[in-house]
Amino acid sequence: MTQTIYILNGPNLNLLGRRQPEIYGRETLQDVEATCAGVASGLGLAVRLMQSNHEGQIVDWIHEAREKAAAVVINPGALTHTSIAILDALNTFEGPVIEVHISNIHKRESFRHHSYVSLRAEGVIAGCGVEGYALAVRRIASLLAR
Ligand code: CA2
Repeated sequence: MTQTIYILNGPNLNLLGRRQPEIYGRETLQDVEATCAGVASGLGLAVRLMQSNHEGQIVDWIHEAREKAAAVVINPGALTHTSIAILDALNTFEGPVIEVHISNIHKRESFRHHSYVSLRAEGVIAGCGVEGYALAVRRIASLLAR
């Protein structure tokens, strides 16, 4: 059966492509999903992209991933810098996890420099724009093939 990658997105990322294009670019999450689905299908994988503005919903999707996904790509948005609940949930997931940030969080305010999720992630991609999601899918494919 085809392995599925859950691509989880946190608060405000529903506005991608619609606000602050100078930071986050002009592509929407729908565009990201289409690009990642194409990349994944070329690698024999499938993706499911989800976005929520609610921390508990993201925790629930990570729990669901334990049963239904081989890997997780996650951009937790601002919850990156605050959420021990998301870190704890990811610590219950056994497959590879890649953290993605569209902007270079290290070039921004100091409160964005720390990530709880990085304590769990196999890799972190930041500052590559929305291309970071497709890069993460490629990296997941390499990790799953090991
Ligand atoms: O660079 C990233 O991907 C971030 O995870 C984005 C978060 C920010 O809090 C993190 O520090 C870094 C913010 C997401 C806001 O998304 C928007 C997208 C388009 C327009 C407005 C907000």
